[in-house]
Amino acid sequence: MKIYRTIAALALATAFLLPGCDNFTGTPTDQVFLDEHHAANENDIVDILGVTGTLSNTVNQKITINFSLDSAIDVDSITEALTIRNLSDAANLESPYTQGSAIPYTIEQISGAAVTLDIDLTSASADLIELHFDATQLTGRNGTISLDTDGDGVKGETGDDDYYTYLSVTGPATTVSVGTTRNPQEGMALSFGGFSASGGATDRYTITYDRTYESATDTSDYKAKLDGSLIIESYAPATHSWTAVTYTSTYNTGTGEFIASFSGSVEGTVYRARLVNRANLVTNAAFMGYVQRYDMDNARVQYDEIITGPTAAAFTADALQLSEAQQNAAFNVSVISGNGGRGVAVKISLDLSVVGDRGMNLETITPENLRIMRTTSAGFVEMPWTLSYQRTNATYPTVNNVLVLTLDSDYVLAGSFFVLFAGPNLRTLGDEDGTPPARYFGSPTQMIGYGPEYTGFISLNADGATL
Ligand SMILES: [Ca+2]
Ligand SMILES: [Ca+2]
Repeated sequence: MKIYRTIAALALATAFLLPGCDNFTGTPTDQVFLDEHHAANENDIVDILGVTGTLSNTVNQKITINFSLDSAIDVDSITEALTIRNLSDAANLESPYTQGSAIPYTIEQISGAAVTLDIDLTSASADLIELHFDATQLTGRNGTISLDTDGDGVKGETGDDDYYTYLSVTGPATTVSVGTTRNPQEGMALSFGGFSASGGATDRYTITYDRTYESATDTSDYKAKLDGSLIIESYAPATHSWTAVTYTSTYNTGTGEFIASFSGSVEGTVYRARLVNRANLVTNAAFMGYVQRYDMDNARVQYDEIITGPTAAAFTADALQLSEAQQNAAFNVSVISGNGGRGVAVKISLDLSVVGDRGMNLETITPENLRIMRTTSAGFVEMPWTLSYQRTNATYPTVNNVLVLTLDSDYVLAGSFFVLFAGPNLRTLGDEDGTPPARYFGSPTQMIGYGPEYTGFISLNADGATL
């Protein structure tokens, strides 16, 4: 049985000399300021927690819309956004219920984040009604925030962020029984089976289109779409690089299983799988009222996604790469700010004595090799930085290395988190006995996850640090 791991011998090829470093000059931290503030509420949304009501087909029926306490809903926008409709059977079980006449309502009461509606349901024609909130109309905080029902970080998207819910009505003689609810957020369900070794001349990577629910009738062919999105790559430890592997594929329209097959790997080869062109991964027909997409994000689909990375255990044989524990031990990260909270910077105290090294190669501390990423609902957002202060100690170069990286965007201490990523070109000077090789930071097993250019990075112990 083959194991996807690296070969220690190949790592020796990474041994090489690096030049010495020069001392930087910089601005002391008490002079670090930023002039503008990043909006603290950029991630806030209008959030509907649910809609409740025990209804019968008579007058003065009550429905309560429960918003998030933080939404501060614009009550006037509710009547612009909300349509309540009668329903009737669809043509078949897979189609959304047929929409009937609109049911009038009035806003009766507002109590905190709960808004109560009064409905005359004497016209209710069946035992199920539909409530549809138009994401382009419903707003909060005087029009500044809106729904992000699909959770992609982009607010108020037509269709994507619409909110549907359904309530029962007792009394009507007609029962709605044929059809499905509408759901624009129901995604194309792809599951990734990962790599498997066949034990012969070929290895495989498997993706399954899971149609067990709303897409059960979809027996169309997705081979071309998956061929256009799946990339399999093998890792070259000597160059920290990935190369695409040629594969052939089959798609089973009965089971939804896509199998990519490629030449059997040499023992120790490391593979990963990526998805590109994610916007093309959509169902061939509409289900639950909408064409289903693998990725609900309209704005960031240009980014690739690493869907299966190599295992961490695969890389322990590379002697030149510092272990994750060593890297975390060498980096002590904290957040500082200037006067009045204006100006945010990341302070890094480096102590290479814990790994028995002469010190950092300071020339390798660059924005390309050391990245600060803010985590938001939209994913990672890179925060460019500049080196504003540095202190080194000539006598004890392995310790007392202090760097201050200021953020050149407009950030305030707003409670969001950031992660520090170190890449494989971030280097030490080498062993204490003066004999190189230098060691490197980062790991192919730790990848930011949205592009090949970011491979080989490791998140350091800034995890959970707050900006
Ligand atoms: Ca959205
Ligand atoms: Ca979207």
